[in-house]
Amino acid sequence: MDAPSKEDGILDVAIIGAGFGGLAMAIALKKAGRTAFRVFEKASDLGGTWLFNRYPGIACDVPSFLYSFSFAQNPDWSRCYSSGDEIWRYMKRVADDHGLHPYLHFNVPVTRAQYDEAARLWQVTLGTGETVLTRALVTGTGALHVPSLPDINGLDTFAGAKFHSAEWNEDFDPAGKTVAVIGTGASAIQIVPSIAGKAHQVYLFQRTPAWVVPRFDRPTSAMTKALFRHLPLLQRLYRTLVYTRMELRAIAFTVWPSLMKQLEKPARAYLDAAIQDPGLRAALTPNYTIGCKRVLVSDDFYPAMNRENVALITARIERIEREAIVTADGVRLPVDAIVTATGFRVTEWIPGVQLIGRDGRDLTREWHKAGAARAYYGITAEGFPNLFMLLGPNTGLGHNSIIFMIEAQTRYIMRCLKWLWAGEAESVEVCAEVQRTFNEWLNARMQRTVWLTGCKSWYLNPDGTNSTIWPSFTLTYWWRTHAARRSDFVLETAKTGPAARA
Ligand code: N01
Repeated sequence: MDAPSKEDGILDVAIIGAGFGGLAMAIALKKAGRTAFRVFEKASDLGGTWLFNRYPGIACDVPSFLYSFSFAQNPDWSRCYSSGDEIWRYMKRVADDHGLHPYLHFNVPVTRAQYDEAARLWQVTLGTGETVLTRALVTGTGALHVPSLPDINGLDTFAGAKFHSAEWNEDFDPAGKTVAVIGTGASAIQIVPSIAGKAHQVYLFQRTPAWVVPRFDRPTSAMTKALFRHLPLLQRLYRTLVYTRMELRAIAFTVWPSLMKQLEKPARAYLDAAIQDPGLRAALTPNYTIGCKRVLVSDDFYPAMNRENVALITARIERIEREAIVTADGVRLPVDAIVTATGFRVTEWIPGVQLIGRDGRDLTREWHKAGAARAYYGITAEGFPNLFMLLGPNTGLGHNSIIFMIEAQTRYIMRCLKWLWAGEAESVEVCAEVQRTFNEWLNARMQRTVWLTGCKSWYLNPDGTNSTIWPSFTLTYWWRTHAARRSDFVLETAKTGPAARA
């Protein structure tokens, strides 16, 4: 391969994935003057979730002036909530600006990585058949990209167009067609308004109504763009204000979920004002605490539901036939296309990559066996030296920008890597006891949060525990990870060897 690497052919760092996480890590390495790293991406381009998700109407539900790198502010966001395509183009620009292209390897999936304890190296197996050696391995594989397909009788026999929201068929034209959308999550509520104006008829199949709050989206004025371009500090101040406003919600999400009732009031008022039909309004009214599932933000979902050609179907889908969906109440609805907006297999963790650590331990197999993924600040895991994760277990958010978490993690990983580069250690592994104590704290903290107030969501493991969300303020995460404590880790050198492990 023609990317930079050390003379001995061993990389300092191999990164899996070229989404926001992988790019942040690559940029941090470059800024530190390291060049012996590569980013392996299974897709044909960078972007991660923003490359895969291309459905009509896609946008981020966190304001763009916050959902962007702190070190790569963009004064030119066209809207408060920019489209998926604009976010993807931003990522491309950031990669260009930081000269990342020689380090990015597309169409190169990583299938397996095994830690060689004697050599203190990771052997990384690529889908191309090659093997590369690296001192440290960073996973930036993200959580939202393996489609979760509904187990509905007959779905495979449907003869019309059929695809998951994250695998949108770009050739599909909804004009004049009857389209079924299954699911009422963040993806579905963006798709329905975007196709309703063209389609002949849209059926939205709802299993659980979602809490929806208005987005108040608007274009960024030319004046704002000019001000931000010429006064970057002003943009930083605005970003801080947006961050603070979102962060304050953690008080209700993670400390006093009873306060969520106060957040329900404006959402209820919005629903009441937007939907006049009492039957439809009742059907769209959630029956769980707001925030337990992801709060949806939209200005056009409710207006779309008021359209003559959009119907909400709450009856369970009994089966799917060649040309129709049949519900449990016996109604047969002929449809031309089915969009499964049914979410992602989030708890698969680092899908498609087998990670074998010390003593032949398989990371994701252990997590599945335990019924929950456990790590240390979602970044490192006991038994897996020199392995670092971005957006690992319990670092997802329901109230703020995930990019804040990625940047905190990148900083933390860089501190650990510096121990390797300074010759203080050849391997870095979190102490088992430290990880156990951390997870006890995490579990106790989680009990107080809105995510355990009784709803069923993709945040939860089958046993109802939560391995996906950070149960506190992002500021707390930042504070706890702003410095990696050496005492939390076993640092081994050639002299100390495995025998010196605590
Ligand atoms: O997926 P979801 P998503 N029969 O899992 C339903 C991010 N994201 O792709 O609630 C019928 O939220 C399921 O019903 P229920 C964001 O983090 C962000 O929409 O389980 N229905 C639910 O309604 C988000 O949280 C953005 O009862 C079935 C829906 O499908 C995450 O991605 C945009 C079913 C799945 O909702 C996932 O969002 C898009 C079945 N068998 C995504 N199985 C923005 O930034 C599932 N459902 C705006």
